[in-house]
Amino acid sequence: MSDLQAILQEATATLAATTTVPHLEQTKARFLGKSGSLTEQLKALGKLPPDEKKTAGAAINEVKNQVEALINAAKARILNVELEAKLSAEAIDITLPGRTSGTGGLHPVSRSLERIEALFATMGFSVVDGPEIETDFYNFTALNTPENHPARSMHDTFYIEGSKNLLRTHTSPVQIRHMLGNKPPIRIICPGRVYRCDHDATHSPMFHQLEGLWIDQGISLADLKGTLTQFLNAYFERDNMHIRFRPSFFPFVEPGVEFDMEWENKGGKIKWLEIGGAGILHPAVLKNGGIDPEKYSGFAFGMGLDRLAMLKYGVNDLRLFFDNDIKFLSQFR
Ligand code: 2NL
Repeated sequence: MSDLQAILQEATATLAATTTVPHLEQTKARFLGKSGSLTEQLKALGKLPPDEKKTAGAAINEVKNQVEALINAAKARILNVELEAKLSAEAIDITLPGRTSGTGGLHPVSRSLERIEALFATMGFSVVDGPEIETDFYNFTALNTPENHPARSMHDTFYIEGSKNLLRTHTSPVQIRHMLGNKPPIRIICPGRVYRCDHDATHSPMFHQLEGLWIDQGISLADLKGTLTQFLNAYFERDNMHIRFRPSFFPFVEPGVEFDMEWENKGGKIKWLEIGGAGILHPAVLKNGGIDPEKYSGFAFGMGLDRLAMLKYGVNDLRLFFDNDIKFLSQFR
């Protein structure tokens, strides 16, 4: 076999086995580069007698063209394989549902509060709020709470260093502020964040309270019971649930009660469930709010808003509301 035929055969075999661009470049140099085998053949032409030069030159060029064509074909094949691999690696399944940022939703405590505000609005109550950082006066003194009362201790209340201010322990100070700025009749609810030094499965250092106040002439415990019964029935979507009062002591009311509602437990048994505290406003508290206790009376109540949301949605650990775990929260969207 002639040298040229050997070169062509070698080039064909090598290019068939070439699968990468760098290898292809090497192969090209081996045959067509400065000292490639075909280039050497062309250089050798000069030594031939003039009459042989023409045919030999044509034969070399013929093979050179064939090798070039083989290189171009190999290059197209390699690039095509690489493109296919890239396309399948980056394959997009256009039949999959698109990724969206998702719609958010109200926190379950906020949702409960929105319903509660609407229910109280049907009974003529407006919503009032006030500062979370309070003075000792509005949080305790105006509420008839004595200097030595345990609630005032550092153990129960967060005081703000270097001042007489504190984080409110209930939303009652909002009601005192409202009494001082408004004349009866007063019918308000005061929901909001409150703070106490306490932390376990049923207590969080920050929780939400809902207080309510109705002051007018001749307001009695009967009005309190009617209001609470109406509210709890509506909130828990019942129509004939009973509410029970148990005598209790709070410095800001006289008489004071704790109230329970009927609750069917998992076994279908009716139980009494404690919901909150309430009572008829102590005359000293009315006076501190600038209201004449000889002319007016009123009731006030307080309950845990988080607890109401837990009962409504069947949540058994208060801390879940404050952990901000999206898996928990997205169930309420
Ligand atoms: C509670 C709170 C009670 C009150 C709260 C109150 C507010 C004013 C005047 C008089 Cl401005 N009273 N609030 C009264 C009695 C009980 O309990 O959240 N208990 C679980």
